[in-house]
This record gives sequence, structure tokens and C-alpha cells, in this order.
Amino acid sequence: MSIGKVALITGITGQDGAYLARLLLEKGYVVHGLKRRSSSLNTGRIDDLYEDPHLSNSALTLHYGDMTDSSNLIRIVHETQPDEIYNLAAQSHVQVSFETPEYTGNADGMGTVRLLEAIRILGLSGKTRFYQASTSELYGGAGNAPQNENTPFQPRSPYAAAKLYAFWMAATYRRAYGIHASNGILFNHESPLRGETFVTRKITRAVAAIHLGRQQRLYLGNLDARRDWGHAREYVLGMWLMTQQETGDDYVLATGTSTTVRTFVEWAFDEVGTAIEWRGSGAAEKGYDAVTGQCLIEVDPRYFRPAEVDHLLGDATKARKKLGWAHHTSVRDIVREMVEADVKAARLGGENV
Ligand code: NDP
Ligand code: GDR
Repeated sequence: MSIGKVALITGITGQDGAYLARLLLEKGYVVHGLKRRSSSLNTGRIDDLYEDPHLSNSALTLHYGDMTDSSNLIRIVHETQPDEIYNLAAQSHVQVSFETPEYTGNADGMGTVRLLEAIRILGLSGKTRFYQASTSELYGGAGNAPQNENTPFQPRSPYAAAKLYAFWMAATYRRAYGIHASNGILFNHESPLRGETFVTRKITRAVAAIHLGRQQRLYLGNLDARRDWGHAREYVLGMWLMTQQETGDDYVLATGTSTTVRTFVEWAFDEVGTAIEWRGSGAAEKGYDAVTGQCLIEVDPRYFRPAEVDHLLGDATKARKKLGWAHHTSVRDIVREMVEADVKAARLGGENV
């Protein structure tokens, strides 16, 4: 199927970029991706898109670039003349943003403005639709769960503050210049392609390594944080649906169920037949194999954040009604898929990307 539309994806080498690129290629798009230069290969998540015989090789092109470099963004937008831009590129790690607040503001906040300006400067305001990867982290300390499009924002990290600026700039360019711009306020979404330092993947990789006798212990921070975890594959479909509407708008994508980190850990170990027994509390809490008594999990305050977001739980009613979007995979099933993938990869002795 060829619909001949052209999409530009920033952050194509990340988790969501990989799922979105696949979705758009399957829909017949010509896909361009922004990829930053790194000293080692960073295209592991999308390498199969070149190899899949069912997809046309020529439909996917990568361009070197960086969200901190406006001239290069303008050139790529000019050369590719995209019908749709999906701005997924970001320094996306909340804890890291406390250590790199200026860079995070530059890439995540100003980077978004650079792209919006590229659309405007090149006279593409009436042609190019824009998707902004906004986040449930915007709610931060807002409390009053479940959070929806009307819940006030209260960012609690440099990452969230940068994303707040990007959110409002996308909304501003929509109002001021008539750009078809949408903010997807996405709650956490995971998959076997999730970055290794986010808590879900850190847990499932460790469970696989511990199960195979290659790691002794898993060190974690706040076990009581609650997150609304969905599946990345389903969330990228929501991004595309937002971009297909008659006008740009802001939408929450979430499952409506929140789970603690602690429960995620228990379910992940359960997948390899290990029951966890918790002893102690706070920073002294530890998790033991209930049968052997071996200590498998330890709290390490190094992973506590200077300011924590305790509870995120989303209400995606608007997306359901206006986009016909729904999540289908439960968090329990996500845990199973991720553990299975990491055990398989560890058995093969390789990396699950
Ligand atoms: P990842 O961290 O997996 O991917 C981020 C992508 O951005 C990578 O391709 C990375 O490149 C790229 N990138 C980072 N900095 C720059 C830069 N300066 N210039 C160009 N590219 C850059 O994130 P996800 O796929 O999980 O998330 C996608 C987007 O959605 C992000 O903006 C994130 O903040 C946001 N988001 C994610 C949620 C989630 O639960 N996953 C929820 C809500 C929002 P490289 O591969 O070289 O590192
Ligand atoms: P989050 O994801 O901050 O929600 O941001 P992350 O998986 O990093 O943390 C989730 C919760 O787990 C707690 N936690 C730990 N986190 C990490 N990374 N490592 C640990 O060892 C650990 N122990 C406990 C955290 O404190 C937190 O409460 C993700 C990113 O994808 C953002 O880009 C995105 O915007 C939001 O989700 C929605």
C-alpha cells in the first residue's frame, strides 16, 4: 500500500521512533529519520526495518542531525518537505535531567522551537503537521489522579520543565500560525525496546541475568512510585491518529491503571518462577527469594530523585472518544513480554537491543 505521504521522525533511533517508523512504513509512508552521530552504532532498534523484505528499503532514509542545531534542522525539513513531523527526540531520562538541566532544556525545549520555527520559516505552516512528544511528567506533583487534559501541570524536574515549554510552544504555534500541531500527553509506555536505564527494562534485564546466574542483585530507588504503564506499540498508533484529525489538539494516552515499582518487580521475578519476600523498610528494604532466602533486591538511595513524582494515573477518555484509541495490553502482559525477550536475549548471549 502506498499513500505517498512523507514523515520526518526525530528520535527515530529510540523506543518510540522504532515502533512509529515501522507503523508508518507499513502504512506506505516515505519515512525520514533524524539520527545523531555517535561513536558507536545507535540504530539497533531500526536495523530490521532495512532487512525486512516486506518493506521497501528506499522508503526509509536517515539524516545526521541534532536538536541543538537549528541550521541543520531547517535544511532537513527543507530537503524532505514532510507532510508530518513527529518530534520524539529528547534527553528523555528524568533523573539524568537533574544532572544535565541546561542540555535537557536545550534539546527538549529549544529543540522543539527550532523545529516549529523551521516549519514557519520555510512557509510550511499550512502543509506540515506536527506531533510533539509531551508527557505525563508535566503533571508532576499535581496529585488529583486520574490526570486528564484539564489537570493543571506542576513539573518536578528539569526534564518536565523543558517539556512544559515545548508543550506550550506547540500549542502557541497552533494558535498563532495555524500549524496543525498536537501534543500527545503520553503516560509511561514500555516494551522490549525500552531503554536499559528506565526502571521497567532495568528490572526485566536484571531478572533475566539473575535467573541465568549472571548477576547477583538488582539495585533500585523508590519502590513505592506508581506509574501508569502501557505498551509503546499501541501508543505510537495514538500519535498517528492525532496527526490524522482535522485539527491539531492535545490528548492524554494512558491505560487508567497504575502499578507500583515494587509490584512490577514481583511480577517480573514471578515470570521466572521466583517469589519475592520483602523485609525492612525505606532505604533499608531488601527483597529475598522466598524459597532460598537469597537477597536479590536492594534499595540504593543513589537512585532516589531530588524531587519525585509519586503517582501518575491517566484518563484517556478524550482519546477514546475523539480518536477511537484504546490500549489493549495489560501491564502484567507487558512484564511477561519484556522478561521473555530479555531471557531469550541473555540466553543467546547477546543484547535485546
Ligand atoms: P528514547 O530515550 O528511547 O529515545 C530518544 C531519542 O531521541 C533517541 O533516538 C535519541 O537518540 C534521540 N535524541 C536525544 N537527544 C537528541 C538530540 N540532541 N538530537 C537528536 N536526537 C536526540 O525515548 P522514547 O522513545 O522512550 O520516547 C520518545 C519521546 O517521547 C521522548 O521525547 C520522550 O521524552 C517522550 N515520552 C516518552 C514516554 C515513554 O514512556 N517512553 C512517555 C512520554 C513522553 P540516540 O539513540 O542517539 O540516543
Ligand atoms: P519516568 O521513568 O521517570 O517515569 O520517566 P523511569 O522508568 O525512569 O522511572 C519510573 C519510576 O521508577 C522509580 N525508580 C527508578 N527509576 C529508574 N530509572 N531507575 C531505578 O533504579 C529506579 N528505582 C525506582 C523512579 O523514581 C520513578 O518514580 C519515563 C521517561 O520515559 C520519560 O521520558 C517520560 O516522559 C515519562 O516516563 C512519562
